[in-house]
Order: sequence, then C-alpha cells, then structure tokens
Amino acid sequence: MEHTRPFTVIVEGNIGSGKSTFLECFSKYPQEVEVFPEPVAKWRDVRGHNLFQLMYEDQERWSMAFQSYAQLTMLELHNQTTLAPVKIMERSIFSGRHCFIENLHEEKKMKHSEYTVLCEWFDFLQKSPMFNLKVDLIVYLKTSPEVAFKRVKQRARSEEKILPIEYLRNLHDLHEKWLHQSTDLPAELVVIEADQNLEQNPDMYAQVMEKVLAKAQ
Ligand code: DCP
Repeated sequence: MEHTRPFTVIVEGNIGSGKSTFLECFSKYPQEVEVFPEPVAKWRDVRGHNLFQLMYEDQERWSMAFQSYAQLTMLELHNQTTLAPVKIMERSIFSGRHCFIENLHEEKKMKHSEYTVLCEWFDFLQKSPMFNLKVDLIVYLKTSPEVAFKRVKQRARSEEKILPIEYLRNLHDLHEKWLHQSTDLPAELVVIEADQNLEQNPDMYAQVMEKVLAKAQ
C-alpha cells in the first residue's frame, strides 16, 4: 500500500555524527521502514558537474549553487511517498536552511543577496500546500566537534579533506541553536549522545529504534 503521509523521521547531527550508521540499522526492517539516505551521489553528478566538490574547492563561488541544489534534492525526498508506514530521512530541508546555509552566510562565504534568495525559497516551500514537509520526529545524534572531526578524517571523503575543525564547531553550534532554542521545531525531538561508536556501545540506538519501529504497528 502506498503511504502518502508516512510517519516521518529526520536524522540530524554534525558531519561525521553517525547518521548513515544509524540509518543502516533500519535496513533489517524493510516492511516497516523505508530509508532515504542523503543524495550525495546526485550532488556529485549534476548532469556531469560535481557541485559537491566545487562547493568545497571554492565556497564563495559555489555554495549558493550547491545549497540551492541540495535544497531541491531534499524537497524531492520530503515529497516522496513510501510503501512502508515509516519513512526515515538522513537530514532534511530544515538543517540545510538552519545549519548549512546559515553557517555559510555567517562566515561570509555566501553573499547576503544569495542567502536571501535561498531563505525566500525555503519560506515559500515550507508554506506551500503543494509540498509535504511534514515531520513527526527529529532524531539528533549529538557529538562533540572533536569526535566528528576524527570520524570525518578517518572516512576520508575526497571532497572533505580540506574541512577544518572550525567548520564542524560552527555547524555544531548551529545544530544546538536550531534544535534547542528555536520555538518552531517541525516535530518532537529526541537526542542520542553519539560520541561513542556503535561497537563501544551496541545499545546506543536501541531505545530510539524501538520508538520508531513502534510507529509501524
Ligand atoms: N552538506 C552541505 N550542505 C547541506 C547538506 C550537506 O554542505 N545542506 C555537506 C556536508 C558534508 C556532506 O554534505 O560534507 C554530507 O554531510 P552530512 O552531515 O549530511 O552527512 P554525513 O555523511 O557526513 O553524515 P554522517 O557522517 O553522520 O553519516
């Protein structure tokens, strides 16, 4: 059966916080949960252009184009129907707006005029009845920037090799601000302390997984 309004979970947290690992845990439950990883592959090949790489090579030149496309691809994921009753997304249009776009603007990597265009798009999409941005639960994988940095270095994605720890510190602060201080969060928030690895603490996701899987009953 097609679900046009599945119970929707967005998984948030800094770069390197372990979102993909958390998502993988649900691959054992395909009847219950449909998993939507972040569309990095699309960002790497926009009709032959690797916008993801361009964005890291020259943020002042390319961050507007990249965030504009990232926003579009996230919108597509928000809007997708599922066969399973629960939908889990890696990130969302919301963290794009409140963490990444905000950071690029604050750091003066994005012109105020470019930032304004992206904000106007975001506000329009959020209000528009044509799109489904409904979220039911936010799972925040909270890490210290130092741990996230270590993981980013270990996995060594080629585009991210120039990423300084300061970038992760800024993104950490913006996640904290968005998730703990804003008055209009799109859904209930659960926080997982995620500095430990899954091998060190095999039960770290158990409670939240149970909560999510219960929504498929
Ligand atoms: N990114 C960005 N702007 C966005 C979304 C993502 O610049 N609006 C970048 C940051 C990273 C890459 O895309 O270089 C992927 O970041 P995520 O934190 O979304 O995903 P990870 O794969 O790093 O997550 P994790 O390590 O938690 O699995």
